[in-house]
Amino acid sequence: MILKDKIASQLPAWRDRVKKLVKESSSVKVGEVNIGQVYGGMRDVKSLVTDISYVDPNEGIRFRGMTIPEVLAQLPKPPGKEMPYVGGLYYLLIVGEVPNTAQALEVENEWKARMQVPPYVFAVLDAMPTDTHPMTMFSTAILALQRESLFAHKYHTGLKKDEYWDPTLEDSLNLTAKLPTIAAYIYRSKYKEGLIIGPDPDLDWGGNFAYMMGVEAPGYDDLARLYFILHSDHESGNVSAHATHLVGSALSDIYYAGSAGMNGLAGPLHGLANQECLGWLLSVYNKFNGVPTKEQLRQFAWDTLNSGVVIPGYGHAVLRKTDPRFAAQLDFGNAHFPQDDIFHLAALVYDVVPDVLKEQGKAKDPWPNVDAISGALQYHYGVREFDFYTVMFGVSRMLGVTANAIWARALGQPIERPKSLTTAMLEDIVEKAKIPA
Ligand code: NMX
Ligand code: MLT
Repeated sequence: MILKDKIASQLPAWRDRVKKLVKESSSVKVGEVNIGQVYGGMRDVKSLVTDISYVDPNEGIRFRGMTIPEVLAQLPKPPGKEMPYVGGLYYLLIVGEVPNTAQALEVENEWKARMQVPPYVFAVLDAMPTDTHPMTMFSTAILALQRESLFAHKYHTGLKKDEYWDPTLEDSLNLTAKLPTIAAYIYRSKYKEGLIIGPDPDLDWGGNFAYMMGVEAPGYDDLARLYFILHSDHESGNVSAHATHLVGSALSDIYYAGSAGMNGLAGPLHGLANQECLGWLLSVYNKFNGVPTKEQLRQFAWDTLNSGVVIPGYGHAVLRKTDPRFAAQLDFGNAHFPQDDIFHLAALVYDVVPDVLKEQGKAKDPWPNVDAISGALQYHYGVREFDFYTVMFGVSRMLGVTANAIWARALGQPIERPKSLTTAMLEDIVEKAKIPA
């Protein structure tokens, strides 16, 4: 298999590189940690490593060194389509090279061969109460699949440490192959009277999701590919990536670890912000019976802040500029449906809210993140059940977290175990710092 061969050929050099760094430079400082960071969610503490993506505060994400416009321009595309194969993106994340069409199709074909979802997963989903949140269903489906884990099976029957990555790659392909079907099943069973649409073996991974959702409008398959590419990875420190890595570091397999990551993604300060954001846009729209004036919108934003809640889709723990993932989605909407009311409103919010947040002076980043507009694009295509939106984020994020898990195993990353202190110990450190030397 091409992914296996590529990793195997890169591994010796990567292992030597990491071994040398750790052996010769373990005591070289990367940074310092202060009390503000200990109490402040470890913001900017440099203590994780990944070569799959990096978020520059002012520039945004680079996947394997490539910006979003570069990724969208250089990855191969299905014939006649605007957006690239998601299989090509997965190849880029895992291998670190831009695939040609044949290589992207190899990943797509691996997925096709592994896409069959065992019936017990659907039975588990069917047994859940109808008002269960789609993210709970999605995470449960991933966890239910854990019995399929090759890594868990091989670990218990004897697996050498330097071979851990191989069944992790197998698990990752087996799991990611099934995610579009699982997500579309959740959507159709919850909101479309259980009228399930099965996969079309002739379609690519992203196109198949669009097909199984039952959205027939032209262009939705391109939006699906764009969405899955943009949300895939955002370096290692975000909640879903870090939760997956943390759980995986105990040698829990990718089903356990990925389900944990999805539970983190389901939080309103993380992935769930996309559903919150569409809810916020609709409350504006309903209040003003349409798209408001800038001044009305400005007042609405202030009312939101004054009521003590955040404006969803704005702000970021790392970024200090407009998220390029927001910009790519804005470009898509402007190219395809600039007159759509909710899209137009999301674009108007971009004109108004950053100044309001700057004026309020609390948020370190007043600019939109990926979630500020993604729901408006789905809404245009008729996917209006917005508590489903985070599931799509999850399908995509599983690509990044599995790619990271494969390399974490390959490079023998150890169990995570940072140190905690008591408040009294921190007070003591402060007192000692006051004593002149
Ligand atoms: N609206 C109102 N207040 C905000 C916002 C916002 N959009 N963003 C930050 N603040 C506040 C924040 O609540 C905090 O207030 P307080 O001191 O009273 O606790 C203050 O500004 C400082 O926060 P920051 O240091 O700027 O942000 P932090 O790094 O802690 O958190 C987010 C980052 C993304 C959690 C935060 O900006 C936020 O809550 N945004 C809205 C929710 C959102 O869009 N989340 C999605 C993030 C992307 N994703 O998909 O995961
Ligand atoms: C993400 O994509 O994970 C979010 O932008 C949150 C983050 O990076 O902290």
